Amino acid sequence: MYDTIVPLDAKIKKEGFYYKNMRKESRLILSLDVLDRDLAMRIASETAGYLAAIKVSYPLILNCGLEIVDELAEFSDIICDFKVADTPNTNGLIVRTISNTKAKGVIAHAFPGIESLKACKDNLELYVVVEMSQPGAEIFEKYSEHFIEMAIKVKADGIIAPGNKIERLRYLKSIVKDRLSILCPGIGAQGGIAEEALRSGADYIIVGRSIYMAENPKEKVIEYVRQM
Ligand code: BMP
Repeated sequence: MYDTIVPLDAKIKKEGFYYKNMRKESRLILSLDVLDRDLAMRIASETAGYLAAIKVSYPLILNCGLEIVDELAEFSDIICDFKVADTPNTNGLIVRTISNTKAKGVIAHAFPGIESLKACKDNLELYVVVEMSQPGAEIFEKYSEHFIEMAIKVKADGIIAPGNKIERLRYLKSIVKDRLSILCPGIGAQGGIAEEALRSGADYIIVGRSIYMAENPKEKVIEYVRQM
């Protein structure tokens, strides 16, 4: 049924290598929050050709070790969602450790302050959380404009904003304009709708459970790509 959709990098794979830059053609980032290495590798290998990137976080890394970043990087660009949020010195140590892997990007919080955020600048793409998707995270709304300014000041590559809070997303887009990419979680399991988020300012959507818990994650990914 889905055979007419050709993986975005099929042509490049044929030529014998993976294209490692986040591909603008795909707006889908898989949040691979599984706990098992074999499952992670299987889902990544089946879906990577349709993805802009794979986001990994504590659930996977604490279970499988940081080495899995390099293994997954064979399939896709990898963004390390460690929500780095500490002192400048500790942030620097964390980000330097990540930059020794084949990861492409890192996610950090802005609330520890501009010096902490500056310390996250390395040779990785930097994405800054400005508002969060879960109910109860409204406190971020008081500070998100400030967080955006900080992200711009440190020359971050993008922000993380909620794809399931459409009014907030539109508002944040109106401030960011085209100065930063907007990556949106909150899609699928948290109620957000991919097309709606993309129409409201998202450059990329981040999807976890509704893909990795699907009976057939590859078909689910293709379904998302079709919708977009
Ligand atoms: P899911 O689609 O299963 O809800 O996963 C969303 C992913 O995005 C999770 O890794 C979560 O930690 C992350 N995330 C989020 O859901 N909301 C935010 O505001 C920021 C996030 O990083």
